[in-house]
Amino acid sequence: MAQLKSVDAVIVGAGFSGLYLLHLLRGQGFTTRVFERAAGVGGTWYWNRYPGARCDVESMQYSYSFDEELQQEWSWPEKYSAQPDILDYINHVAEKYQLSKDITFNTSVCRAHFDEISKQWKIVTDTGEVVKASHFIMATGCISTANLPNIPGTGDFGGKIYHTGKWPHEKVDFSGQSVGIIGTGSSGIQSIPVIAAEARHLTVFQRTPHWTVPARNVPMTDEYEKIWKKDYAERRAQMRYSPSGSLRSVAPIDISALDVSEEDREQAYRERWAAGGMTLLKSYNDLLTNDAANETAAKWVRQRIAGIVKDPKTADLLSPKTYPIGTKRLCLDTDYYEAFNRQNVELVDIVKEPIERITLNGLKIGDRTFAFDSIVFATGFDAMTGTLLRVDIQGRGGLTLQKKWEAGPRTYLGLMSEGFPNMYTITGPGSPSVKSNMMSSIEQHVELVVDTLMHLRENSIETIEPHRSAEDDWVEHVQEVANQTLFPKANSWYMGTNIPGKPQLFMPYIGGVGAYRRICEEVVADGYRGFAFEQKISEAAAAE
Ligand code: N01
Repeated sequence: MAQLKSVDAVIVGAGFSGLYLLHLLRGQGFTTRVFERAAGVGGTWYWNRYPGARCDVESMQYSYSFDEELQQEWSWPEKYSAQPDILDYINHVAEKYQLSKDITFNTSVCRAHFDEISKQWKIVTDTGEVVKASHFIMATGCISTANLPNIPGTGDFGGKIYHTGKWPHEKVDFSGQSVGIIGTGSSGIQSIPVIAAEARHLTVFQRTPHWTVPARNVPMTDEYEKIWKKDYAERRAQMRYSPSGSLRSVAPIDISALDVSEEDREQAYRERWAAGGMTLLKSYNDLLTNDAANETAAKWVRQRIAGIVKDPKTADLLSPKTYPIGTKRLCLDTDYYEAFNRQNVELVDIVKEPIERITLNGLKIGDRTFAFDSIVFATGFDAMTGTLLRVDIQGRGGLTLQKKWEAGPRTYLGLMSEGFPNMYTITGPGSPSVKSNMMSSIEQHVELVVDTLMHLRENSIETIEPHRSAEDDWVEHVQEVANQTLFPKANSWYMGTNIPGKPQLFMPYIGGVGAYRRICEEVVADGYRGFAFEQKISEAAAAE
């Protein structure tokens, strides 16, 4: 029988995580295979091509920091990058470090089983390829499995159906069309103004109004770029130990919102609203931990909505009232509320009366029918665990990841799960991941994994795996920290509430990027505290 191909590491995914892993592992002499289901690199930025798709972290900070030459040579056209510009950047990176030649595209990993005798992972792809690997690294991203709700009749629709997270490559032209869009999270909020400007008519179906603040995106200026590039390395170092993995243009105020006068608060909110971006939530130190403090910001933003949206009923519908501001991911928009002042845009509340079914011509809610040429689902993702649990992963004793995580994800540091030796989840549940600038968190996890593989190799260690007690403590700590905040008060994809039947608990680690990095550093300095090692048995000893 032919011997199976064997490599040091198999990486799943060729987004920002997978590419950096490949670059580092190859540089350290590890044999590596990368499998990517798409036809190209880019991960989330490959798939999310919907109109208006843009990053909500500033371009100067949403980019790799590992190579000074790369960060100096690249120029971003805008303060917040649009999807095509980010994809250009990722392709440039793949070309610069000649990564694509080691990536197998159009190939999904569907099975990975750990063999306790050989201590290797056996990985099977949907093209029938089978590879053995000492290390199995899921670099599959946090929001990579689209959520298409199970609305009756979806197959009956005679027009075109789109999902923002799986957008076609060719331009979708909505000119002259009547379009319906379901969902008002970040993807809906970004695409609605753009589709509204093109379509004949746009109907927005809203279940929960999301909080959104202006991005104030502008073209990149030479001056701003120079400020960053002058001391890029120093700024990146600060980002790595900052709470969110990024630096704010307006400094946070380290006092309670309740300890200042209403006039001072208004002034602070006004400044941050004018500056744009996420800084509004950092106006005071208790906006995400104290209901009353949060409500001061919420009330102020509701007043802005009422000031922009001309129809009071629509303004009221767009104003969130059922959960604190910032506890679903805060959206950054460009002219979102303004779009509802257009004659061709209609908002339909689907809380009291949900969508009953999709029909041949559109959709039906109670006795109302809507006719559409196209329907856009901006309905989000089975986030953080969806992609991991769709692969048939089996660890020791045939334990499946689905079984192990049936009550919610269980990891140590968001990086490994007990029972699954040498399997790593880059920005996995239980790490800062989506509650941070993903680029900072990706680089930290990738470097930690590669350092770990080198440590194992240098010390003839065959496997690494968390102790159950370390994992239990970490899972508890992640929830403890989340419970000190207002985040669990919202139904959100952070909590898993957007997917029917999914366990509900806060999945990312919200203790801060810098604090988390220090914890990881201490764990390593303390001889990988909380991890168990299995030493390699030498051939001589094995023969005895
Ligand atoms: O998804 P979402 P998203 N019937 O889950 C609604 C990142 N991202 O793709 O709130 C009717 O936030 C759902 O309603 P509700 C970012 O991290 C970043 O917009 O559950 N409606 C909600 O309105 C972001 O948070 C960027 O009541 C249904 C919407 O669909 C994450 O991706 C850009 C429904 C889904 O909102 C996800 O954002 C885009 C149903 N059955 C995305 N099911 C930037 O960098 C769901 N909904 C700016």
